[in-house]
Amino acid sequence: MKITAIDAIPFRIPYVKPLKFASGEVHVADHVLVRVHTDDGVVGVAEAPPRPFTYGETQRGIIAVIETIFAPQIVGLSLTDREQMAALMGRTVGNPTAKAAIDMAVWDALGHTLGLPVSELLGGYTDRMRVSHMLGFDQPAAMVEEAERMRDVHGITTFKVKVGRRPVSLDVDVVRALREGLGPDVVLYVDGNRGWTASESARAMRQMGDLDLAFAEELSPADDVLGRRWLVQQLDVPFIADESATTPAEVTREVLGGSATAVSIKTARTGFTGSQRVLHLAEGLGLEVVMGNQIDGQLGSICAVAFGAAHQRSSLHAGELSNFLDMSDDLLTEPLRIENGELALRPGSGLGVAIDNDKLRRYRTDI
Ligand code: MUC
Ligand code: MG
Repeated sequence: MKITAIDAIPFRIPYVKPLKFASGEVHVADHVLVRVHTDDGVVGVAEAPPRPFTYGETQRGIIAVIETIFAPQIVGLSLTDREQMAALMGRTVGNPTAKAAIDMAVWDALGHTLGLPVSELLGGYTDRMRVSHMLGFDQPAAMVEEAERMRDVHGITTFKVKVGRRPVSLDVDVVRALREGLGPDVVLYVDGNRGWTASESARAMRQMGDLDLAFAEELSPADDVLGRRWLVQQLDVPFIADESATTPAEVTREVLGGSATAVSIKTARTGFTGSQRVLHLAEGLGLEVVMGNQIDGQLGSICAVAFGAAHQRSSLHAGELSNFLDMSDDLLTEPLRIENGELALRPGSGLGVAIDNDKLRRYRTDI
């Protein structure tokens, strides 16, 4: 169970449909495949998605920090030394997706070593999650058409709508078109990625007051401290902290400060070990949890569902697990499928997935 090497491999897979939102846009999955090798010949895998507009990481930066700092700290430890790993990587600030990918690849390797699924090791609550699809900026008719396609083809009936444009009527019109087009039975919620001010957010939420929204996420910046508190306290839906609350300390600060009332957990940035810390804090504080999407590929999405399905609280609401559908290809030998609105875990040890070496050769950019 001793870790002998950690690889960080850049790859590049274009999106068929880019995702656009208030803080940025993603046209290409220029992610990093992380592989953890052990002296038993076991290999664990995970992916790190650089999101410079959210965490400041880049593909080259992720590789550099893994190769020059994290791998030298971790090689030689056992797969079960996860607290040691967290403490050692914690000495370096930032770099959340690089740390998370190492953590998840270690869990995958541990699962293979023990012959057990990661999701069962984490908690084993259920074997699938309902899926929420994230709709990026577009014209109202195009967004309704995409949602209808997701519902008709994949059975998805929960949608997170990206908002945060100016004038706010651009997004209010989209959400109204979605509610009118899809009917009362779908679940709709909105994510502003900090695009609006607190007063723009309050006005938009008033204008959408008849549209039965389930949540509002990061509508305005948490750094506008009093404005955000003022906003959150007047809403009648849970306000999800996403990029403003990525660690237990940040969750505590935002919630006790009155600037959030629910939390998004993204395995892409807190791995499995850190995500459990956030989840258990959410339980203690009585917060609702949504499994978020860091615009993950299939490997990242299987990590999110492995964690979400493992626990009662994280599997209650539909998880954001479907953006890989917009990629032109992926790295797994057996593609993930969303059926009847659900993504199921894969049977088998670890994460239950394998990397297709031909595809990796095609898409890696380092050779
Ligand atoms: C989301 O929930 O915000 C967009 C930016 C980011 O950091 O994650 C995505 C999705
Ligand atoms: Mg968000």
